[in-house]
Amino acid sequence: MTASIKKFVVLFSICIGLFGCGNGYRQQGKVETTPMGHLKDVFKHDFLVGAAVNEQLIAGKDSLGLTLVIGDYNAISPENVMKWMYIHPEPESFYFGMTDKYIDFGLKNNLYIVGHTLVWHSQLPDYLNEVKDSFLMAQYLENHINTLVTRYEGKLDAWDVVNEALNEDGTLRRSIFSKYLGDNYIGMAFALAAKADPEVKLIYNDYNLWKPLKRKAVLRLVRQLQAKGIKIDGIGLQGHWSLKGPPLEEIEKSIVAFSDLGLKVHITELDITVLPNPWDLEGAEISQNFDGSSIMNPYKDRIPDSIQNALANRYQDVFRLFLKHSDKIDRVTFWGINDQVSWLNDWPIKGRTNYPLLFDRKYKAKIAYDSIIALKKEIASLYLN
Ligand code: 9MR
Repeated sequence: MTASIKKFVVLFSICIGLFGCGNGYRQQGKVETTPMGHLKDVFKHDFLVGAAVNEQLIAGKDSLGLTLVIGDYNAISPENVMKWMYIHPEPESFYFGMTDKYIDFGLKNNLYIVGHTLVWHSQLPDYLNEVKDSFLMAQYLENHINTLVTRYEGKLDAWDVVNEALNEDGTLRRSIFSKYLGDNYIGMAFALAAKADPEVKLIYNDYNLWKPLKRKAVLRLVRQLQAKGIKIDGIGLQGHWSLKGPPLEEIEKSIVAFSDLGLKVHITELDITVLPNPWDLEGAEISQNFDGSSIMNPYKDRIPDSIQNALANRYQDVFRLFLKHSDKIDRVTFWGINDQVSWLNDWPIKGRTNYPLLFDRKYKAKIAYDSIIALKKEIASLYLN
């Protein structure tokens, strides 16, 4: 970070602490204008800036959240409502209600709309887990993909077609899909989606893709699809990161490598945990859960300024990298709209108080928000001078 930006972060935090100044969204039901600009405007020549929205927001029960999304973001992802167990709970019945609302919200506000996710080993309905033969599994997969992709054809901009299909060592994760359809279920899913909507962007989405073995595995997977003439447009590089890692150089290698294959990079699911992680967990394997303790939940009442600053600095560092590669990156999406609703309050330990996003529990922009805007402005001014 340049000295002037560092100085800005420090000054800004002092300013917030002393006077409660800065831009922001406050609790009283009124959204204040932000003198520094909104994310979607500031980065409009670089990439889309998105947020995952939860059911509460989609249902219209979070008016501050709605205003915040419309003000700052130009892309949305559904945090949970489109997952198989919710949208397709029985073999012959779909529940489209919440997804239709989600899409109407996106269309009405001219947002880039992502579908998340067609095929994932997690959050499956019981009937899928009970399948015992390949024929039935193929039928279910085909019906699921055809129905959803066709229904939302021309409305969705991108689909996370397959989610988290790789193990940490780069091998293919064993799942109900690979068990009955073989490793080619990924190719099947992409081919079905492309057939149902030839225009929508098709993405493979996963965490820890900065790791060399996972990076290599994605490259192998993409080359296999490309060799078979199966369409894949982008890689969703999930950003479930921490104050200390992963190393920016490794993230950069993945961005460059995916782009070299002709794919667009989508930074998806960005959030930065500030809480202790003694097991050195990385990524987002939701089956990993641990018991809590006060040592593991150190900022229950408030986040110290030092950590707030560290978060701002880390966000600035990752955004500097994104800006350097903005020609390769289509979208940067945060996983949630404010700290209160982040899944990281409950993973890998339930009931902690985490602070991973740009907006605090009162919908107020944090200095992390200001720091990335300041970064962009500083870089832009370098070009002007
Ligand atoms: O944020 C989501 C959380 O509310 C759900 O409980 C969880 C389990 O389905 O999924 C979370 O979102 C995950 C995303 O869909 C895929 N990548 C990892 C995300 C965090 O677990």
